[in-house]
Amino acid sequence: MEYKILKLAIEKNVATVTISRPKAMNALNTAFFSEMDSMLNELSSNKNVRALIITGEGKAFVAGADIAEMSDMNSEQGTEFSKIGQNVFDKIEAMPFPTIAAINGFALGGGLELTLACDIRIASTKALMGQPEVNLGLIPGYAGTQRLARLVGMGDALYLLYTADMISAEEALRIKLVQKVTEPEALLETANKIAKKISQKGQNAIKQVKIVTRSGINMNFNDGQNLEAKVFGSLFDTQETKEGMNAFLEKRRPKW
Ligand code: CO8
Repeated sequence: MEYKILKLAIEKNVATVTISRPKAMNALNTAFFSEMDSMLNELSSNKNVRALIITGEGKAFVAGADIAEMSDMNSEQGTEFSKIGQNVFDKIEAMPFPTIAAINGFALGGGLELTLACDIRIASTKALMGQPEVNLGLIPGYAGTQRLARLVGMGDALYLLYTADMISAEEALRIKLVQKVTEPEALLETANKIAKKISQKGQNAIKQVKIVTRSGINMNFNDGQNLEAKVFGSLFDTQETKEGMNAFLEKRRPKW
């Protein structure tokens, strides 16, 4: 596929996808979802990729779904547009390696929902985040009502959803919406450092951590523990695990 909105760079096992439609604050339209879907398919089958960073070009990470495109939709089209976005964001969440949102500026509405589908969020001090849908007479349509409350808890989620406030990176850190805050010029370097650190661990272990943690949160505690025990046991049949433990005992770095 020819990409017009997304830019891809792959360096040392880390893929960086930059959303680039700065004239519209990188707002999410049908073309974006089609490109992102194709990009995710490409990256998930690329054996060299061990982590994905998603960021935005210009003043915004993403300032929401494209309001111009949505403005004359009927209810059927609205539901379909919501489903398209939900499916693509589910795909981001299910990528077979860790994903990091590097939030360079405005992450509003669908833009914040995109970051919620990623595993980790790093924000620049210039970032402003919020769910302003109620200002437009809308609600989030890309699982924001579901993922936000699971991430930050019901009180802070409903506060953001009701007030439509744009919060700073510091405030986002306080409510644990983001995991780190950096100066703007250090944002991508910080995201890359985290991605590289992850890419040097046992890659099957990283993949399984993601599957067990992400599936477990939707299970009851006992089912989650049972899944953990099953996956934990299965690792003992892998070369990666044998090498990891042997390397520790032999006081050397694992070779994987
Ligand atoms: N959609 C379309 N265009 C946008 C969007 C957007 N979400 N955000 C900004 N733009 C455009 C502006 O229209 C403007 O275009 P032009 O230059 O042609 O007039 C350009 O980007 C620059 O924007 P501003 O001049 O407004 O720049 P400012 O720096 O003054 O303000 C803001 C930046 C604060 C980001 C402001 O643009 C803003 O408030 N944007 C809208 C934010 C918003 O409400 N986002 C939520 C959208 S709704 C949503 O995301 C729901 C998701 C679920 C959908 C479910 C499917 C049905």
